[in-house]
Formats: sequence, C-alpha cells, structure tokens
Amino acid sequence: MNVPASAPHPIIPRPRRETSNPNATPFTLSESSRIVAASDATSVAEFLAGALRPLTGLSLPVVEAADAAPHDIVLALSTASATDNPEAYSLTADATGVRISATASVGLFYGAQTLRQLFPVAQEGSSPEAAEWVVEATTIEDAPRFAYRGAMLDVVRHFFGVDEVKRFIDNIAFIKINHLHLHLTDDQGWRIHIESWPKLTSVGAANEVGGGAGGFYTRDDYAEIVRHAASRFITVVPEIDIPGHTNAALVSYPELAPEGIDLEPYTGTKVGFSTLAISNERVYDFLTDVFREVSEMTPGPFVHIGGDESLSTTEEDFLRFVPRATRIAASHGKTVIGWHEIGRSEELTPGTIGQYWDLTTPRGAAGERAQSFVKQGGSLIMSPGDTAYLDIKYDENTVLGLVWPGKPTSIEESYSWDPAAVIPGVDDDGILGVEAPLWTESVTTSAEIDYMVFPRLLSIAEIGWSPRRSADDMADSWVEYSKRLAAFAPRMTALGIQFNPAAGVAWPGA
Ligand code: TNX
Repeated sequence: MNVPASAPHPIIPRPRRETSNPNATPFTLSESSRIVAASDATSVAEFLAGALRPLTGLSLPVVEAADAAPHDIVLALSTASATDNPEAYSLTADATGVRISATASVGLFYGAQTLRQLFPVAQEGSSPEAAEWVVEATTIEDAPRFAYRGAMLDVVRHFFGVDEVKRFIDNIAFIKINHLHLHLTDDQGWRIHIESWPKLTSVGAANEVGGGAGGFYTRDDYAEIVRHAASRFITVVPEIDIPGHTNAALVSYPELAPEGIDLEPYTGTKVGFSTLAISNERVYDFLTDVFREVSEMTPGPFVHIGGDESLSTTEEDFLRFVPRATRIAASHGKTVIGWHEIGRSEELTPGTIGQYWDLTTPRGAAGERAQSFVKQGGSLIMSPGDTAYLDIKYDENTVLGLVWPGKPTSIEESYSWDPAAVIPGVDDDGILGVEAPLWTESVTTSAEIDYMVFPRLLSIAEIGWSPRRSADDMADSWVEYSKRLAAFAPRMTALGIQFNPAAGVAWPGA
C-alpha cells in the first residue's frame, strides 16, 4: 500500500512528503529565537508569532535579518516559476533552524500552520515554562491535491454574528481550508444588507428556525468577515439562493412572488415551497441589483446562485431562469457556482461550477447533472450528502443534526471516500475541489458548530489536500488516519474547539 504505516508527525492534512531524521539534532525554540522574514513576508511572520507567543511564553520578535541563527524560524519567499503552485511550501527543521520557503505568502502561511503542528502537543495549553519547544529534525515538501477546499456555514436557519464567523475562520484555516461559503439567503431569512433593496434586511432578516430574532450583516460587518478571512488566506463565497429558498425575499418584496401566494415569515425547516416569479421582469431588476452589490462587496472570484430544491418552479420556468440568472451573476466578472440542479440547463454561462450534493453512490440523474458542468467548460465541487455534510448525525445517539441520507455519517465514513470515484467519467481534471456544508436547522451556538464540524471537517480537509488514495488503500489509510486524529485531539482542545469525540477513534484518555 502507498499509505505510510505511521506518519512521522501527526499532521492533518497529511503533507505530500515528510522525511524525518530522528537521529539528527532537533530544532529548539528558545529565548533567543526570532522569526526572520523579509518585508513581503512579515504578515505571515506576525501571524505565526501571534500563534506561538501565548503557547510558549517566548518573545519571538519578527525581524528582517540577513543572518539567521540556529534557533530562528526563517520565512523565505522565492521567485515563482510559471508552473509553481502558490499554495506549495517546503519546510526543514533541524539544529540549524527552521526554514519555510514558498513562492507566495499563502504557501508560507501553510508552512506556518504545519509548523504549529510540529511542536509537541502534550504541552499545549499547559504552563509555558514547563514546556520544551523541540521539533524533531524533518523535511516536508507539500502542496494540495485540489485548489478549492471549502467549508459552508448556513447563517440563515440560525444566524451567527461576525465574531462567531471569525472564530470559525480561524479554526478552519488551521487545517488549510481556503474557501468559506456563506449561505446568506433562504426561506427563513435574508442575512446581507443590499442598499438598493433595503427591506430585504429591514423586513426579511427578522426570523430564524424556531422563532429566534435572526439578524443580518451590514456592509461593514461583511467587509470585516471578508478581511478576516483574507488574513487567513480564505476566500469568501457568498450564496444568494434562487429561484427557490426565497420566502424571506418574497415577504420583503411581495412584487417578486407569483400572484395569489400567501406570504408569511417562515421559521420551520421544510424546503421547496417558495419561488421567484420567473416571468416577472422586476425579478431580473432585483437580481441585477443584488448581484452587482454582492459582487462589489466580494473581492473573491466566485458568487453562488444556489438553485437547489426549486420544487415550486416548473421545469420550463427553471430552464428559462437558470441561463439568465447565471449571466446576470457572472456579469461583474465573477465565476458562478450553483448546486448541481442547475446542471439541468444546457445553456449555462461557460465555466459555471456545479456543487454536487447527492450521495457518494449517484442515483443517476444527479450524476448526469454533475457531468453537465464539465461538458459546458466548468468543473465540480464535491459535497456528497452522505460523507461531506457536517449537519448529518454522527450516529443514532447524536442529538443534533439530520439523517436525510438515510443513515448517519461516522467519522470513518466522512474520511473513506474519494472525490474522483463518485461521478462516472469525472476525475481530478473535472474537479475543482471539495466542500463540507454545515446546514444549521438544528445548530444554534458556536459550541454546537464545533461539535458537528469537528472532527469531520478534518476528513474533508485531508481529502482536499493530501494525495489520492486508491480504493484498495482506503481501509489501511483510515487506520493510519484515525491514529493521527487521536493525536490531534489535544490540539483541538488547546484551541478551544469543542469537538465531538465520536465512536470509532481511540481518543486519548478515553
Ligand atoms: C438540503 S443540500 C438542502 C438544504 C438543507 C439540507 C439539510 C442543499 C443544496 N439543500 O436546504 O438545509 O438539505 O441537510
């Protein structure tokens, strides 16, 4: 098998290559250690210092210096060649120091995140003076398998404020997730302020599942989320879900609804009952304004138009709507993403990306929808509902969560699948990456987010980053991974992540 029996360091996601040298003198972080970085790398150096100072009690000054000393950590940007992946990095640690090099800041950032995981875990969270900050001599060469590694947070079914989202960003950045998809609009609420249609938030944001007060992001709030995400090399992907999942928009502006529909705020969990009025030209004015404002507020390359479960839109209307909606959403230079249902259209704006959310064993139609994106010059984000969904129960005893795929999703099931083995004929070339969505019908607090997301998001992070495993290697790779995950647990605890120590892993101290 290709999977090493036991990786030298329990790093998640597993690096492409690590060669440790237990006989060589290790690296030691000490009172004299500095983080040495040229001016183009100081922001990553400050990030790393900020992570290590509270843990170690060391001062770790960030300096620009030509002569690095043996206890220093050096961050070095090298010149890019055309083929270099900006996310790739190399890291060496030994008695001469730690050196992280990459062709772009993002690569240095991932090297820094890996270095955090090389320090001993046992001491994390304990008193700094007691610890010896030693890293066994090692060399790591690392680069991701997929360019897109995402997590989705549904801030509609239950609203989460800016600080909760920033905390989520910090936690997912630790495992090299690089996209945060925010599900911003749905039947229960509209969560982002749109200046040209202000009632979306003055009327449409006031509810959530279960009758709570809801909420929304002002333009400044959203800018703060985008800025914080960017500081962790995470791109925000805003989703405006249309033409279904629109009850909150329709309650705010009844002119957008089909005639003769009863419009009431909604706080339940049913799906598929709402639709925009597809033949009404006002709807396209609305979409033009909304996607213009959302595109202005979003520096990243993507906007997501939803398109799932539009069960109250006729097929004819859906097929008229989707090409026009993708054109409008793309018109500000963005690449459009939609759930796989929009692949029913053969007139997508070229390059539109499909997000596949059916099961790992496709039931036919959904697989064809998914192939349709690749045929139209796009690619796929893989989010199978029975492996990548973070809102599905872990087992029958999980209080939170849903079981619509027909069964729960254990940690092992979240780990033991391959994105290139789901849709016939679609392999790595047609796959942009993976994403794990957290729908929040049953999730109301940051502690509950942690419980559903961790540790299963670690599985998705590793599937998105680490080299492909063959079907024959799956069982062995799970055995190896589950040991690494157990070793990673105290790290989550030290970061304040209230993960679920679910069955199937020999958790330390259990
Ligand atoms: C289906 S998955 C939905 C959401 C629900 C979710 C619950 C998808 C694109 N749509 O509206 O929240 O199931 O797991």
